Amino acid sequence: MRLLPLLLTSLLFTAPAGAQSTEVTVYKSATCGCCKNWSQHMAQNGFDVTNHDVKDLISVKRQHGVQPRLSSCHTAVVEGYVIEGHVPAADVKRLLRERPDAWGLAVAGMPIGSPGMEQGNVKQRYDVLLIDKQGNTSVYASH
Ligand SMILES: [Cu+2]
Repeated sequence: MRLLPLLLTSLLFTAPAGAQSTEVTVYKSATCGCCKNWSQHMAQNGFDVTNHDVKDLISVKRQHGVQPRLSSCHTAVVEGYVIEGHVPAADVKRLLRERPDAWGLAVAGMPIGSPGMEQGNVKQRYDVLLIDKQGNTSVYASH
């Protein structure tokens, strides 16, 4: 009986009206460490992250229209956009602010120094690509 008030209190504090955080669904393999790190990066930046560990990532990528040349270790979906790979949370937030008519964002491969791929002070340069619905890419941000 002491649990109920506690539960109600925690519900009130975790879901205040009008301040819901944006949901991100992440598809990754259970053993992928940098995928988990990226999920944590998103959560630390205020996203409500749901992780799905899948065995067949190739079909998940196919289902979501990820071009093989742009593919990375994990695929995420946020408000209808696909986010492929180690895209910084700030770029995802900008996407959600600007709401372009697009398929989503991708960071191909796994550049060292991108969110979830930190290795000390080592930083590779990389581009975040905006992909339109026809599959054309343009540079959205350079890091
Ligand atoms: Cu990775």
